Amino acid sequence: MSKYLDKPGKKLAVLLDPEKISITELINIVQIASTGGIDFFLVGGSLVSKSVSEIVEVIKYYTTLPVILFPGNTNQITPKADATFFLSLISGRNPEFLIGNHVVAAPIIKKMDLETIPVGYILVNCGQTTSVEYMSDTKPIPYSKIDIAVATAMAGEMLGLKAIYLEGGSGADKTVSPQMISEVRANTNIPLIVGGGIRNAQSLTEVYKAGADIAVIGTIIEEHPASLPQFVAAKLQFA
Ligand code: 1GP
Repeated sequence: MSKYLDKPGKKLAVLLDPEKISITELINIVQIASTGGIDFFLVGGSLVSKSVSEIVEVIKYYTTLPVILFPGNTNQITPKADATFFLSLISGRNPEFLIGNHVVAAPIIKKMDLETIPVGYILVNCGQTTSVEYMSDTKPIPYSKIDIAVATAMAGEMLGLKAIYLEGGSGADKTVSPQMISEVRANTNIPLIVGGGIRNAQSLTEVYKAGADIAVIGTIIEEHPASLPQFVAAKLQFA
């Protein structure tokens, strides 16, 4: 259980990839997001050369919203955050992303006294090769293979993971299909996070209607920070 994912109602998270935005852009997004409607920030990326610790410090200076790490690797873990996703890439078959990195990270996280949120990360092919697919050397689940996504999510829940993240990949052409989202929702009882390819309020609404508890938006906010209130309004329709 995590207070960040388990609170009732639809939740909206903004992904901040330190590599894709400048500090000025980051502060602007954080300030807009802090005017209301966002539940937490996710911070991380496939390749991050900046200090995640310093980035989290900057975010925390400008907002009281929770900051949860979404680490592409163990170097991105910092005690400055409120919690970290402890990700198992269960759509893949690469042992490093199923247990190897976890063994390296566990003693580090323990010393930091940082809350971990065990998340079953399911990568779905939404039209293009994503950074996660390439960097993790894993295959995503085919877009139309709903049965495989459902079975994978069920296995994640049975393994004790505390949330499922259905991921189309940052900058995906389209979101994971509403059918896949609703089938996964119907067959599991843990919070369902959906991200990748949400580019407008309509697609956010579809994702929520299909059954997502938490939606993640990244690229669209990096490109058009001023569009954030439209997404907040779409979320509030479900309040
Ligand atoms: C990526 O799900 C997130 O991990 C966000 O994706 O950048 O496409 O919004 P976008």
